[in-house]
Amino acid sequence: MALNKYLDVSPEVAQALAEGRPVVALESTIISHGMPYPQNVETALAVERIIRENGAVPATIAIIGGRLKAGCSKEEIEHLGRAGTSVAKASRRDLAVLCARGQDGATTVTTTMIIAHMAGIKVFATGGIGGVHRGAETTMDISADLEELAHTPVMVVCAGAKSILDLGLTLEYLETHGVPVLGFGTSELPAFYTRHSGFQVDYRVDTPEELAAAFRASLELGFDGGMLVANPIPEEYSMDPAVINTAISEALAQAKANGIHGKETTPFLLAKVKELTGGDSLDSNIQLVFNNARVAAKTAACLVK
Ligand code: PSU
Ligand code: MN
Repeated sequence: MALNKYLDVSPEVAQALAEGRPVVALESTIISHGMPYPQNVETALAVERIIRENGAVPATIAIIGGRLKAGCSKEEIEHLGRAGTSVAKASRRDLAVLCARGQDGATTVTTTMIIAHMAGIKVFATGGIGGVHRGAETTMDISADLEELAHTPVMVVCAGAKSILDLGLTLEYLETHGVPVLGFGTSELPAFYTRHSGFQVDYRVDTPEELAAAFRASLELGFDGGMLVANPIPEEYSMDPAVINTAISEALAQAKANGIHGKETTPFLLAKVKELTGGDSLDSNIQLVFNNARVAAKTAACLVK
């Protein structure tokens, strides 16, 4: 564990790690950019409670005043939630400048993995990851999340990826870069709001013990990459595919018409989808994050045994 001069591990997280107890990392872009206030703060705190109820210590990760925080306080979570999109969405390319300037940043999957790894945290729960965008064959818009999964040894538990992305190309990219995709209780890649995408994952895994065993083997092999766990949204919270796909098509058309590009693309699409589905998608989004937190906490507990 290479402790870094820019890193602050909270006392609770540091103690849990020192005692070999399970810890689960959580991202902060989902708080600032992914949901409206105050639901974002309520959800972030509820996710922390669920991690605890399932036997692990939560470490919400963010950049506060140029410090890399592994374990945010309630006040820091409230600050990020209120600030919303005025906080920088921080990917790998932003970290050094934010640290040098002493600024705040909301961590994406990429930077949450980086900071979790610095702190010695192996399991991370979120909602959805970035991926290869539709039309990437001309825009070259591929999320840095995929590159990070290829190079940073953290297990990421998500609910698959939204079909704002090209899911087929996302799986191809992960295959090329050696990232295993494990379906939790399914052999199909879930599509975030829905349980089905029509694409197969690499392996179906049915228990947290098996997830932990697979990741332990990856670490023991000396692999420096991560692993992606795709955990489908519970049936009772999943959305009507027709409703969500219509909203996604409309959001993509609006992004194109408005010339949206770069780091704005994903937040724009997510916000439009939410607007077009009138809040139903927010409920689903919250529930799938809770579901991922449970699986991640149980897996982290198996991993320290
Ligand atoms: N996809 C979602 N919800 C999210 C994100 C993606 O369904 O909140 C956020 C995550 O923080 C993810 C980031 O790491 O967007 C990816 O952004 P980009 O596509 O610009 O790499
Ligand atoms: Mn992008």
